[in-house]
Amino acid sequence: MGQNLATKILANHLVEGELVAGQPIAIKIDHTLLQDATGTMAMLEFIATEVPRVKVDLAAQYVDHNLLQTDNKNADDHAFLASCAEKFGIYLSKPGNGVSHQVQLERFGVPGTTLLGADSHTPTAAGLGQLAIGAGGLDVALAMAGHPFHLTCPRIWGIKLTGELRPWVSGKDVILEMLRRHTVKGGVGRIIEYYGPGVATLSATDRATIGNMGAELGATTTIFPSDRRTREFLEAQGRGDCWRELTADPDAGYDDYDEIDLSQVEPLIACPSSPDNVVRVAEIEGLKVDQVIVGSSVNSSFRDLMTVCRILEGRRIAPGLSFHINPGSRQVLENVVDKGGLMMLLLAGAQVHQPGCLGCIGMGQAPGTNQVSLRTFPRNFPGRSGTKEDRVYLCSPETAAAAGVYGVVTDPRKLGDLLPWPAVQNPERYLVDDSGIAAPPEDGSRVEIVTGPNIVPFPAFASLPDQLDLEVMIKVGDNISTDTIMPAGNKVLPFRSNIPAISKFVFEQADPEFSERAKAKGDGVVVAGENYGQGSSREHAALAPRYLGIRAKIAKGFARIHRANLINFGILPLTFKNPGDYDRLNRGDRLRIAGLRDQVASGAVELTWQLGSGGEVVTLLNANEREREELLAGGLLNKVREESHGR
Ligand code: MIC
Repeated sequence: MGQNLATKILANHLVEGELVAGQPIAIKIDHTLLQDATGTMAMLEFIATEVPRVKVDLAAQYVDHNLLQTDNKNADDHAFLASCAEKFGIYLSKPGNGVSHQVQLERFGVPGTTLLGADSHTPTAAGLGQLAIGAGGLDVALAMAGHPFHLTCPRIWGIKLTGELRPWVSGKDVILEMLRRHTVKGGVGRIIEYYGPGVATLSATDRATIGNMGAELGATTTIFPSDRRTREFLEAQGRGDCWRELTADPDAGYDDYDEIDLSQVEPLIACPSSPDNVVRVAEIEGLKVDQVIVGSSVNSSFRDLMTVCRILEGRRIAPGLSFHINPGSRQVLENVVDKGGLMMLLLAGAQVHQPGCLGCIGMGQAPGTNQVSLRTFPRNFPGRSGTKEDRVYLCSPETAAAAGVYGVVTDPRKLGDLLPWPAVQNPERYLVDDSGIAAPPEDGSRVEIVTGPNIVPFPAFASLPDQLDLEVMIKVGDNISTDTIMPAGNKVLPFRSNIPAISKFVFEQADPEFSERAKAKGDGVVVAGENYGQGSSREHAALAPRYLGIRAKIAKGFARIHRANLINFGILPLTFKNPGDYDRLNRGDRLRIAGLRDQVASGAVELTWQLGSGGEVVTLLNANEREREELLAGGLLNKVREESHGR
């Protein structure tokens, strides 16, 4: 049996372990990506490695999340990042130049290489056949310092695409179909590889949309072949020389299979408040819409925006509805302007914003109370928009534009009554303007790092004690996202480089007293259901609870990146041996264990806790040797320091 594409790329980059699903492996990383919200902490971590210049082929730092400057904080962080980029040999994409994923696709992605990014939507680069994985900032900092990336070898999930999308249906509907079928847990432990005759019908940017939201399935990453469509995109970017053909062998096999006939995919929409709460748009037609936002992290490419422009051309946005455009990059905006699209948007009454993440991460654009907001964003976890009990729906640019025209949720195929399907294609040659990207100097050794008052030193963490006596500080349910654990938004994001300050917001929406209680009591444990920590890569969702004294999390299951982040910061990620024990634990219960260090060091999987109220709870520590060493050291940074001092 031949090899699939994911296995080929993994094999080319394998530095440790064997490519057997479920086994620990390490791969060489070629490119890294940092954005400003995760990047300040990651950069502090890179500095702690004392490596003078990045060791990857290409490192990029984007400023796209914290664009709102209401005081010194975000501006301080940006000055810090700019000076670090210069010093350490990193390309800097300046504020206003665009969202990391779109710019990476346009200017840096190379088929067949590996990319590690401190953002869960890094797999957008799947659109170019790049194996792109989202990770915590510390993992990316270590990759920048030349270390391989450790992960559990995923299963490769082959999705055969046949047929062709019908008019008014696009890439977003394909990934929503995947979420409808497989839920937010469906991709956990898997790389999704699309293959088959339908692939060639999808443009690089449609593929990027599908790759981006593979994160919502919990997948390790997504990959598409590098073919004629990839070459078209790279040539249009003036980067045709880095194209090479990459496909699975014709007789390749996969660990798991599914098939989508693209011609059967219908316009779909994810209802509040989970990306897998998907229904056909037709099922909720007529629902009054108050706000529409197109763009940001996903569906912010030229094709997506120009499609909206064409639909709105010569029309007015429905009364009582605000319609926003967040371009993915300055390049996208310039190309839309060049084709006359901006005028179409302005005359229709749309609000056009600077390129960036903006409302996608709660940096503005929060909807009003009870308002219905349709967004082309990747996630709609509760409260992520900034508004409590928000009503956020996720849909394609076509469905978003239809709501803009009719003022209510409308199957975009109905637009066919008003205009012919615009069938917008990406340009054959994009206008390319790299003035928003600063290349690093050959020698940055004399550059001074600019550290403003918002950059607070990284907290020191003790190693794992031999005994723990923990109080259950909070008990939460299934599919709790990192947005619930460590919220984002314009109030909180500026504290990403200040752990004591950001820790005050941990579980803020679920339990406003959590932070104070946990800090006052110290030594706590969080009890959770399935897929705990899904969503973003933000390591602050581990780092800040650790700062508050959380030493263990006991869940029915963990999302990949969050689990890795917990280990990176010395928090035990434990699962229940008997999932029914979840029901026995309640807030305020005490859990005790002794002889912990020996058990962790000797590879014991079962850790038995004495319940304060009597009885036992058996938990499982499914961790490999390297992970156990990190836990014993109190986190990965401590372990790296121990190793370098031992040398
Ligand atoms: C997100 O979409 O949730 C974010 C904001 O891009 C995060 C990164 C972060 O929290 O800074 C992600 O997806 O990893």
